[in-house]
Amino acid sequence: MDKGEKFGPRQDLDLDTTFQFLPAPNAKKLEKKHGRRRLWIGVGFVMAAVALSLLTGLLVWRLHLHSNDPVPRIYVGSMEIKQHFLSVYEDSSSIQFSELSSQVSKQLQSMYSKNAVLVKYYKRSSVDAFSDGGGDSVMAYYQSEFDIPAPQLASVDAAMTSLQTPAESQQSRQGRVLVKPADVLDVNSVVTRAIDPRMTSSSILVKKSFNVHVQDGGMVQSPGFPDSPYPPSIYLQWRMRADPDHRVRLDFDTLILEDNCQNDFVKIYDSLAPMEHAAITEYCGFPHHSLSFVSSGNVMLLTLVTNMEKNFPGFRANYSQVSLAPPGCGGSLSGDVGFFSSPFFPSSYPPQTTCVWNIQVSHDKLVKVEFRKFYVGNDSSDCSQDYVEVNGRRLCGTKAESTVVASRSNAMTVKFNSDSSYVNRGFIADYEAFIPSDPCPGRFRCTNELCVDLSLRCDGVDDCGDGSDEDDCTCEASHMRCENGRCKAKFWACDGINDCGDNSDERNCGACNTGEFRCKNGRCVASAMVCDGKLDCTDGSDESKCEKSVAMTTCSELSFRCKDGGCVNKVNPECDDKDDCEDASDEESCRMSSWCTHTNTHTHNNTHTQSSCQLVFLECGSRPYRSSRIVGGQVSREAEWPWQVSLHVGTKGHVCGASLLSPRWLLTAAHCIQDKGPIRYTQADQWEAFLGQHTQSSANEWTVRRKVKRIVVHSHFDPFTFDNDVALMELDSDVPLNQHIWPICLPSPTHQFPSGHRAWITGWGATREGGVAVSVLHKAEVRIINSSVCNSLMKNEVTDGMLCAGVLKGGVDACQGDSGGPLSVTSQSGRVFLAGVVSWGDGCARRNKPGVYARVTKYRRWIKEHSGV
Ligand code: 4AZ
Repeated sequence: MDKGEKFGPRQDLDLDTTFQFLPAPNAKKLEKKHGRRRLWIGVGFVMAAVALSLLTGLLVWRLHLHSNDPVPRIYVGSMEIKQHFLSVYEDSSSIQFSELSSQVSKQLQSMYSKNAVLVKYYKRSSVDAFSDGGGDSVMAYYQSEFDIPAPQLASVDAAMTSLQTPAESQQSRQGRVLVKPADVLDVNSVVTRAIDPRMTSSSILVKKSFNVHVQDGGMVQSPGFPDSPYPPSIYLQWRMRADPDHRVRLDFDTLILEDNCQNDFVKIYDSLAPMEHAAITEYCGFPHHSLSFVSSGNVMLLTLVTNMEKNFPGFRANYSQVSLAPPGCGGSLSGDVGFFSSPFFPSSYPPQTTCVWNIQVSHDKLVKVEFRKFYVGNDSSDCSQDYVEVNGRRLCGTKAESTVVASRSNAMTVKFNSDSSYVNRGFIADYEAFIPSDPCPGRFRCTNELCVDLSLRCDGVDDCGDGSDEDDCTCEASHMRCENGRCKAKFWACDGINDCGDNSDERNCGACNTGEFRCKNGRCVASAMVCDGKLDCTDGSDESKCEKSVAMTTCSELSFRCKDGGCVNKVNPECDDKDDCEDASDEESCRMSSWCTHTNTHTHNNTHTQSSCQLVFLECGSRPYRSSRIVGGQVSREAEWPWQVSLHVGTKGHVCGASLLSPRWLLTAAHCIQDKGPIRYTQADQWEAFLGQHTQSSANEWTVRRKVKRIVVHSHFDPFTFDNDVALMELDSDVPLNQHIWPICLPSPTHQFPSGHRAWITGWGATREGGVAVSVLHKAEVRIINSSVCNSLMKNEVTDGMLCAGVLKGGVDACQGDSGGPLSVTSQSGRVFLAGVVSWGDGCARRNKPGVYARVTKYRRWIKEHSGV
């Protein structure tokens, strides 16, 4: 499909295609009554009062009547029939399908007719699909329509649920027949439930079903993907079947939908009917983790529901089949160390799965298991749905830190269980034998049974995860003692971050009394003066973090300066979708005014590219479909970082990263633009920019390449100190903007990125110090680090033009090859701002050695001056 072409639902004759228009609600309307005129005023009043009361009465009566109007309600279900499965049942146009469907409908009719509540409101049933139920049985998936007065909805739901009581399902498992032989079919089990109401919304105009056999693998995608947004008002479902004794596996490489799941969503079922108790997962928006799912049996239903016209790309997923027996699901584990994980990890575990591992170590030792990653079920207190049970103790939910469980003998049983719906990403675990008298030989034993290196004890960093390596320490001279007994580096006191955990490092900072506010410059002012619209601190810090902007005539160095000369003393007012300046210039800087589209036209075997540029407002730093060397990081998803640019030089390939500021301009690091031997990095014609790139080694369908026309290196760049490490690159022509190529927002000079704030680094650099560049774009989450703390850690080499970010524990950082790339920070309004440009560090990911970035706020005016952006 050509770029920009609009999607129109495609009629695919190979597919089971149904269009369904849902019944409209009762459309009777109230009639208006007119009063009479030209009567005496008094009589008029009386008449009006009478008319009004009549009208009110009529309205009440009508409303009452309407509340009893039957509303259509759809139930979906599955019926297991004792009968041999024939592959022809998968073909809805076959005679066999029709015959068995009508038997199922009759069976349902007979079941509902035996229930005093259901019989009153039942309309009809239809069968959507059949699948092989295994063990010589057929699964039928059906819809039953009822017309139910609103007050009766709950009682009909209850009656439907009671059709299959736990006792009955017990009987069916024992092989008895649920429904008497006098009935049409020999049925093992029936489950029927109300359909998700969003799937029967009256706004859905088109309903389509596709049948997919997954044995040879393949791809499913939303209509129009990747060239145009998915269409509005649709319900699409893909019925995926694997061979008998196999499971369906679905791996998404892209999923970008509207953020609100009430409007658009993808929902996956462990069934061929959209039954809530078999829902595996539901997504909308732009999930950042990998999305991979496996069914419990040989079927899976993928659904896409959309409502209003919106500008989002949709999804693409690969399907395949895997064998029924999950690899590594339970078994006996011997040996004194070992590893196990939830079935199919790192894919989500399938529903309805139980695995039991029996661990046995040498008779004189005990066992401990460390769950390194743990995402099982949800955080419900009773862990009754999905859980891991270790020696009788249940664990569930998401654990941010490693969790260790030890045994009191040389044996341990670990059981994993998932119920019939809503899966999670699972766990990975190591087990290890230990001697009871010395559980951590040569290492420190944390209270949570983790073992950490002895050198990590009392170093100010919580390595155990429960802080126990920092308890009961004698603080060395350069450390202060927190009230909770922990030792922290003295320069962490009074830096605005609660480093002690009990906030004691942030108390008694300066000499302000109670009822006073401590300004950034150390002055004390009365607390009542904070956010009163007056600059009492002189540095503006009493007015800089206020929720509401107060129109000010006095400006401080922390104020946002409007174009008309006014000041806004609210923290980060720009691009927050609120006009804080009277001239709205706080919102103007984040919009750009040129948008070029490139369309291909085909004439006489020639392709012409036509470019047209128009004046429109584009929003920087938003992944456009809102309304359209990293160490310790992880692989990013396609289109996640559309402002990330890869800079190539000749045959060397990727050399540095950069950020897209506008269709024409990039920002990178000045130290990337230094001549080295024969390579003339300072020459613009040596460089080529790759935009929309995800993988370096293989072809990328969205990649756009541009030559560099001009490079502007900061004239005060110091190659020894790396001060002013910024450079601008002008491309030889504008790049088209789309979901893979999109500019990031530039922060105003007064934009604040507070210490402790989360930020993302992205790049193709090495994943360890001394390592090599990677193929797939990586991302890692770091935190902004206070400048004075950073300076103490980095031998006072951090200038005003630098910003530190990292994870002081070590293990996460930018590295060689990431230079020039973005340090991205998401603002409260959801836009992404360029806080820094990857610049330098003391090695990579070392403990207490954060990454150092060029501080973009410091160069905001310089960027404007040289690029106009
Ligand atoms: C580099 O050589 C480099 N740890 C970039 C960032 C860091 C270290 C080295 C930060 O490009």
